[in-house]
Amino acid sequence: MAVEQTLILCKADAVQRGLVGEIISRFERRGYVIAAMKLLRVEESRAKEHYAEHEGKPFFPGLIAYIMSDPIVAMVVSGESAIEGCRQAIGATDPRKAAPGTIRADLAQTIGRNLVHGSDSPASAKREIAIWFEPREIAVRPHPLESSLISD
Ligand code: DAT
Ligand code: MG
Repeated sequence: MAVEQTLILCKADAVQRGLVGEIISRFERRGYVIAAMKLLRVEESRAKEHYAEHEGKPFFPGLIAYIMSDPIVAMVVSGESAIEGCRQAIGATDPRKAAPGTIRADLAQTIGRNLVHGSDSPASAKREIAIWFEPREIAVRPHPLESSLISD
């Protein structure tokens, strides 16, 4: 186990539907810490860089339009095995296949409006955090699980 940082996006539908607080709350209640956060409008170049692995796929144009359609909230979330843990909290890409209790199963209906992005590997997290944040924007914060009050 190691403390990791992962890139989380509350995508345009999360902002439009007023679900940003609910989504952040789920990560915080799990014990993860927000190390950086900003609301911003996404320009096409950044959207395409972020989703570069999907370029050429049939859903790519719609995916880029969706992320650019309204402001999003970008976050760096940290914690023990945060990359895998946040993916688990987010749930499967298609909300219909996501496990109950996950963000996508509980709050979303379709794959094209699945509310949240989370990095899928340490390499993706490193690449994606660098797209959205400068190092000086990321705060070093104590993690609750490192406190002497909670140990395992
Ligand atoms: P995830 O967001 O779970 O990492 P992904 O990286 O495979 O999923 O795809 C990125 C986003 O692209 C996903 O959140 C929603 C959209 N997407 C993926 N597959 C799709 C499909 N078959 N039809 C429509 N949108 C899709
Ligand atoms: Mg992905």
